Amino acid sequence: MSETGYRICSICEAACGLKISLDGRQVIGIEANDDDVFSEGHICAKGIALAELDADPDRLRKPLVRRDGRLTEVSWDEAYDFICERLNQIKDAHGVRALATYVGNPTAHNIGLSLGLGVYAASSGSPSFYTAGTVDQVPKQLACELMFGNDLAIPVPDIERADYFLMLGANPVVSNGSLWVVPKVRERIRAFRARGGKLVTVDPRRTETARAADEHVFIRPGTDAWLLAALINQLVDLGCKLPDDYPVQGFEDLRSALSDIDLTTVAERTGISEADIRQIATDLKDTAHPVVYGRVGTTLQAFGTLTSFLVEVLNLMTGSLDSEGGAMFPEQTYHAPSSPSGGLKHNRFQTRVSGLPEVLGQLPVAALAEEIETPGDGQIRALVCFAGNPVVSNPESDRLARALASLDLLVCVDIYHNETTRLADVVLPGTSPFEDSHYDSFLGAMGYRNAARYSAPLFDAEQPREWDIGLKLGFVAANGRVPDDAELRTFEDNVVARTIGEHVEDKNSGIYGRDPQEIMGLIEPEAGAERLLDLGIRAGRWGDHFGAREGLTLQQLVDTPNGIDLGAVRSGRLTEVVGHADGRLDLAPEMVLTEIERLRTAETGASTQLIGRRLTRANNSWLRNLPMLGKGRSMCTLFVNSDDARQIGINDGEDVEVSSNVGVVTATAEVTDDVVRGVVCLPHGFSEDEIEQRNGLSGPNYNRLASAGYSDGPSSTVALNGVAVTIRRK
Ligand SMILES: Nc1nc2c(c(=O)[nH]1)N[C@H]1C(S)=C(S)[C@@H](COP(=O)(O)OP(=O)(O)OC[C@H]3O[C@@H](n4cnc5c(=O)[nH]c(N)nc54)[C@H](O)[C@@H]3O)O[C@H]1N2
Ligand SMILES: Nc1nc2c(c(=O)[nH]1)N[C@H]1C(S)=C(S)[C@@H](COP(=O)(O)OP(=O)(O)OC[C@H]3O[C@@H](n4cnc5c(=O)[nH]c(N)nc54)[C@H](O)[C@@H]3O)O[C@H]1N2
Ligand code: SF4
Ligand SMILES: [Mo]
Repeated sequence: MSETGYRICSICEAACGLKISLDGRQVIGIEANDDDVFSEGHICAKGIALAELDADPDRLRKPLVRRDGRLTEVSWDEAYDFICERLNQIKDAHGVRALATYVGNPTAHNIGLSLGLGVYAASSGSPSFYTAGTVDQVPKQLACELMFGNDLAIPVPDIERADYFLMLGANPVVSNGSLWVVPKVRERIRAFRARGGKLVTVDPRRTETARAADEHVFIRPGTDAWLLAALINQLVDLGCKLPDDYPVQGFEDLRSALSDIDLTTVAERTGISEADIRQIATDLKDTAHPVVYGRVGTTLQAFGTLTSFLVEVLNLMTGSLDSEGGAMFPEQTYHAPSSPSGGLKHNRFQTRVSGLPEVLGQLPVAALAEEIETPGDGQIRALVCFAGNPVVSNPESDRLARALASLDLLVCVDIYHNETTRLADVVLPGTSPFEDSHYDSFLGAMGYRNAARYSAPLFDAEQPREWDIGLKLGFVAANGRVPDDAELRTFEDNVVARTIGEHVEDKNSGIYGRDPQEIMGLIEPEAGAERLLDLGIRAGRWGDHFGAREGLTLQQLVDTPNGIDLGAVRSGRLTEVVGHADGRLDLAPEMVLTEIERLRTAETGASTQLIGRRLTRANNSWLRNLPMLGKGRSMCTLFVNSDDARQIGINDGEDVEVSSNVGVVTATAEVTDDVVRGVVCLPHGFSEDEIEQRNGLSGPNYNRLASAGYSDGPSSTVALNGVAVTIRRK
């Protein structure tokens, strides 16, 4: 007899509701859950392939410790003893700064792991905290921090009600949306256009999304800020004024900083004709509900923060920010307490070697290799990597791999072997996603609609849940010894009590000022990350505030596996989300004005620039082992523009050498007119290394070519797009 289980897919940000047929511990099949209130029956091949992932014999199930040079299966106790001993030695010899954490992308799709690693990182007491965010979205969050005083107030396009959509550096038809949780995006684009909406994509490549759009505009990598500056100037010339009802300051300063950027220069820099730029400006002015949105192509580039900032300036100028059909602020169901604002979350501390500024509580991964390599006080000697693969996802792979291999302790918490676990001293296996719960705490604030959905575990875990891994590592870091079960539960109680304490002191929490003891007694789950989840949901915007009113509880969501719809995104939220002390939006922060100066003096792009591409059947560096996703031709090819190919003498299917100032790879050329002249395009997430995945696809590692020093100014986020390269026949 088969049973049915329901889950949110844990792979990408679309967060599709899955309907899963089970026979005991076996997953028989996965299909879209048509009744899911949020994803309404969307699924892709990767979601279906989770059945193979769950059953994959190569998925890690036992802890591993390096013995005589080889990773060897050990018991959990042995693994923790090993970690504890090494951590203590390192801490004694070098201090807490030597203990670093790296947080990978899948933690955003795994609530237990993300909360658990938070406990570890806080317990370690070290500022050496790194995440994949500085090879991803941090410039956009920093732009929001600068403009709104709130790095989590991220405007999301209201495609359901917009009538003009300017999309820069995003390919949601393949990525399924990012910082914009929007399952069924292809259908939504179709419906938007059927309603008369116009979609214009701006990208150095004619992408799958460009093909679904009304118009595509080719742009040279890294030049979006020029285009946006020109559009702002055009709108001013067209008589567009900043709408009166926004509480802003600094618009005149910003405007004058941009005012001498002329259309002819912008056309030369970007490769976009003056007529096309004028047309975009006119469309932005003349449509009732225009929206501008930028993603990875606007953040993983040399002017990520400035570009992201100017995107929202355009939304402001057209009156679209925070209004229906524009760029809106969805509402999070889960409340995470925050301490009273201590000002801008930037440059409160710096990296040791190059003095790079802290950004949003983390240090930029651009500094990771040198912080490990460079001797002296505070040199990193241990790294715990949670669900990440920095060797493939971060710049200068070869150098970073050497640095990681030189550590006194590298611990990876992962569900597969990857290029980073190869170098580890200890590998702790996470569970199958179906063996743990999930709730979208981070992405919940970025939905195309407001909703709440909880995924309960489908199976008992064969090994500890990842919340427990984080918790136990946290105890070890805090106390210098491995806890027994009773001590671990007390430690967990203390974590929950501390979080309640933060809530009752946080004016934005629904339980501000309440009695912490009372709340502790009212939390329903008895153990695990679910306790914090119940707390966050019930203290949140739609929560029952622990009996103070009617509202959401975790139990309600457990009882409603199709989710609870909370309605369309509301307009008029600006005063709620703005965190600046004076309540106003800052349109001329010093950092932005400095970046405008840097833009002016930036060199024009190199003759050949490398950009990335995401593949429908992969997710960053993982899922490579699943047969369902590996079928078909090699996907990791280098797109070369056909005129360029003719000039260099490269034929389709031929191997070429791609080199940069830091590395060289060999890739198979795919000659195409889909990339603009002077641009070559290669997927990331592959490598030439042998990893223990029997079907594991290999390919050139893009990030052997990317340089850590080529980055966004304010956030040091690495410009993984627009990398200067040379290509030649092999
Ligand atoms: N050149 C180039 N580089 C890029 C990008 C690019 O566009 N171009 N994109 C960047 C972006 S946007 C990102 S987000 C980063 C991603 O960078 P990372 O997060 O460092 O790398 P991933 O490839 O996502 O690796 C995730 C690892 O987590 C493991 N994993 C998956 N699920 C779980 C789980 O539930 N528990 C545990 N413990 N482990 C799990 C997988 O097996 C995999 O090994 O890469 C960045 N790198
Ligand atoms: N199938 C699949 N889905 C995924 C992932 C995956 O690996 N595979 N990864 C997930 C992750 S971690 C993320 S962060 C999201 C990312 O989601 P998206 O940002 O939507 O996806 P990308 O394909 O990286 O789109 C970036 C686009 O920017 C373009 N680009 C590069 N440089 C520039 C530039 O200088 N200017 C402009 N205007 N464009 C530029 C690229 O050609 C590319 O089309 O996708 C998520 N979803
Ligand atoms: S689109 Fe993303 S969330 Fe939906 S099934 Fe595919 S991988 Fe999973
Ligand atoms: Mo990402």
